[in-house]
Amino acid sequence: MTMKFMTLARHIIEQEKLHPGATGELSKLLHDLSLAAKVISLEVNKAGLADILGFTGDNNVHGEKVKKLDIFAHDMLIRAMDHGGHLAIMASEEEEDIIHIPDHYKTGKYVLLFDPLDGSSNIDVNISIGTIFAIYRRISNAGPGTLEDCLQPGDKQIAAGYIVYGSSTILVYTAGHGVHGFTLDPSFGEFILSHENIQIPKKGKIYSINEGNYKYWHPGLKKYIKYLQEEDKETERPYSSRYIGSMVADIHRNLLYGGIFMYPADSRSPRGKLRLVYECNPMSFIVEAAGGKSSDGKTRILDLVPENLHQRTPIFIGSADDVTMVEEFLAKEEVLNEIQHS
Ligand code: AFP
Repeated sequence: MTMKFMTLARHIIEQEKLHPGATGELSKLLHDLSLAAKVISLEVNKAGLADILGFTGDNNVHGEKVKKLDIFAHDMLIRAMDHGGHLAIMASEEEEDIIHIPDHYKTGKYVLLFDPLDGSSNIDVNISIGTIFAIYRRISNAGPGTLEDCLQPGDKQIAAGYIVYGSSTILVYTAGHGVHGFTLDPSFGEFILSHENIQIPKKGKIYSINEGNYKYWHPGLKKYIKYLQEEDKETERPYSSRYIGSMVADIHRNLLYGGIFMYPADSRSPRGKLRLVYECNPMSFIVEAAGGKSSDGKTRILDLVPENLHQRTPIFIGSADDVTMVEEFLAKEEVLNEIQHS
């Protein structure tokens, strides 16, 4: 069967019809986000040309300050989103505090949290990077939004998505009715539906973790990884190890093929590395909407109540059976530990 030929703009409108009382504000918000994504994608694709075209040092050929790509993406998202009248408040991984809507623009009922360019240490080596976003309904009354609007548990998201800038640029989003992916056609500048209703396999054959940190892991995690490396035809082991070091790209692959991505706590980083509100919540919302699971090892990520904007959390995310299994390995080791110390 040939796939529907449909733009993201059209798809957003179709999805809106599934919510009878919808005002169209969320659709416009998603549309504005896709515009920012196109501009960031263009800039990311030019990244390697910066030196050749003379954009060296701190200034470009026009004598303007050259922005690092992650700052460019941060600024572009704010420029695209601050004037639409849909947002009460924003927060970005690149900024310490909440970002208010300028006084001269209307505020709206939504809250936008984003990581403008995740995996940015990979830019110079031409490896996939991504933008991640989460959308909530404000909980404060009218007027400027508040920090509390931004510190809602992930379960309260009403939409989330990511854009992966890879061999092509793909935008994946969910607004509560399935997870859908759109590939950017660079010739006419439209995101075209390419992955309708993505479902993550219940069990995968890929694990993604930075194994350089092995020495610092929890003993239960060490045992789990060893288990995945053993041979057993029935459970399709050994698994393949795939780790890009770019969360969006690693999770995008596992979403399509099945598998588990892990960024655990360890003895050096007791809270893990990845940020709850900018990275883990939106990616967990998407993976759950695709039938997967996401946990900090014990608790569902989407149930965690953020205490501050830049809080970190361990994360185990992907195919449901794989996430359940790592939780079991971690719990078993905790019990053994308690017995030994009692
Ligand atoms: P950078 O933005 O500094 O490249 O970090 C990327 C990231 O936040 C996430 O995208 C990766 O999964 C993770 O960090 C990689 O971290 P390690 O380099 O410690 O494996």
